[in-house]
Amino acid sequence: AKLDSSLDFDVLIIGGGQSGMYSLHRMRQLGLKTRLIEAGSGEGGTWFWNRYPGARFDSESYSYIFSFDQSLLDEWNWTEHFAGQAETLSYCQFFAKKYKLHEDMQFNTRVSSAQWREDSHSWLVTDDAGKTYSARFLITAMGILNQPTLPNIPGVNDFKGAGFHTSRWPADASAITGKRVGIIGTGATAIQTIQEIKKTVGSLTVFQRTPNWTAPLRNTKITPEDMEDIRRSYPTIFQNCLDSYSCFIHRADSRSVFSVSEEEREKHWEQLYSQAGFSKWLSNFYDINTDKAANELFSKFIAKKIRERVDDPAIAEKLIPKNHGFGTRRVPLEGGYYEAYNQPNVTLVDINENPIERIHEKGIKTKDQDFEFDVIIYATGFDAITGSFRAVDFRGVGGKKLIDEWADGIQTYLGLTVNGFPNMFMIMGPHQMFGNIPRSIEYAVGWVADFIEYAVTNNIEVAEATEEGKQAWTKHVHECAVGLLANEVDSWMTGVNKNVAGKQTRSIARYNGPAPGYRKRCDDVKARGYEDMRLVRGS
Ligand code: NA7
Repeated sequence: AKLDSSLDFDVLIIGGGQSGMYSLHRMRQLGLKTRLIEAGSGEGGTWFWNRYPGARFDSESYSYIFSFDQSLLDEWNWTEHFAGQAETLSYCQFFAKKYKLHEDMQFNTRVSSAQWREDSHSWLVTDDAGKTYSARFLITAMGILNQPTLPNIPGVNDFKGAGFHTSRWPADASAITGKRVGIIGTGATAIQTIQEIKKTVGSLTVFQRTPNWTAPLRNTKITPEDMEDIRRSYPTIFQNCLDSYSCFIHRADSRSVFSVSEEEREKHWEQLYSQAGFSKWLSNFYDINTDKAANELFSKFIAKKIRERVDDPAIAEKLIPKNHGFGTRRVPLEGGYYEAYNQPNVTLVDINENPIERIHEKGIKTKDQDFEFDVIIYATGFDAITGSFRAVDFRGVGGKKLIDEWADGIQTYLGLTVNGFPNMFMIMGPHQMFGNIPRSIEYAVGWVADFIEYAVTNNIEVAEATEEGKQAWTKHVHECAVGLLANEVDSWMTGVNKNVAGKQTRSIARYNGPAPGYRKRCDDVKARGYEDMRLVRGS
């Protein structure tokens, strides 16, 4: 790819996943000189990095694709209702190729700092090789789960076998075949990994701290005929996503658990359990997310399913969460996860009963046992949401460090920008609507692109949130969070990661209100000519 040598850009984008690629496409449509910088050797973001066996969508493939261009919808075919990582990465590559994005994408480059320069009203961006770039606008498109965290267990670097985080899976696919494998973690990633690698490992030992409520994914193939039906349904699919609370295709149920008889309730739950995808979570009685008693009833229903599927009752009990209810953490979807524990070569270690003391050269020593492994897999999650902003040294007006600004609580304006950090826009930043992420990305990029077009057209040199705007938005985000059971539980969604300093207690890291409401607020700001922001015109 031919790149301009001056390194002076209208727009600089950090990150080459969905957010970054669509941002680049929109900036180029505006005729702006844009550079996208990506740490990986290729595009795809989440789907570039997360290559662990079993990695796949939990939301329907056809709710993932961008909706802005009919020809994209006409040309791209999905082969599974819940596409695997390889297919999704191919989609990302297809997208980059179709819109000729490589011309302005720079791979194998990690941004280390970004500093606002008041004198020139521009951002000075530095990469890990010390090269500097200048840009009028900065778009962060770094993803919400891109900083893997290893467990804070003594000796984590001492293991002499193959030890790796799930998002850094080795290219050699035979790495685990026939091997003695230990895996730490039982989140969404671990569950996808375990149910896949159970087929090829020699033995598998799962170290579980907190079991999660999961439900069947029920993935199936999409035939070419199905794909034609899906293509015809795209307008309805996207409309359903737009109308829903968190951008998924599943329709919400406005009934209370307690408004129907026990018999009717069970029937409804059996039906949901037999359906594919997140319907058990998102099409359930509304109050399972807000009312403890309602939630307990559904949790009991799922516990019964777990007991039916796991042969050893003692293991089944260990796999049933005791301290949080169904759907109060991100619900992993599975296909054969519980059955893994019926295999003689799979062992579950409850590390609350039998804590890990240390990792050593040969494996893992717990209080009661010493395990030897060839491979240790860390499915231990990420420094989510704010981690991306910790990894890059963002400095705003007066050299203020962004991550420090958030030390006592995240504050943003619309989840899209922060005062004191002019001309910087965050795609999937904290306080933004996440839900079915691609749908949220498409909206956020659209809003930012419309703003940048407005700024360029109206000779606006500096644009930033106001202090009042930031405070009002942050207050609103906190108000939306009240009453949701999910906010009373530790998880990456509530900003907790026990392996990261400063993330020991809960925070409000995401927008918890309905997506249509989120978009309405952002649309209103645009309709008012962005007068809620501080805009400085050039001379
Ligand atoms: P998660 O959901 O954050 O899960 C991480 C798992 O690792 C979870 O079970 C943790 O237990 C466990 N963990 C983390 N640190 C430790 C230590 N020190 N000791 C033992 N166990 C530990 O990450 P995922 O990658 O599974 O999923 C992230 C998102 O990616 C997911 O929601 C999807 O949207 C895609 P804990 O629960 O903290 O007790």
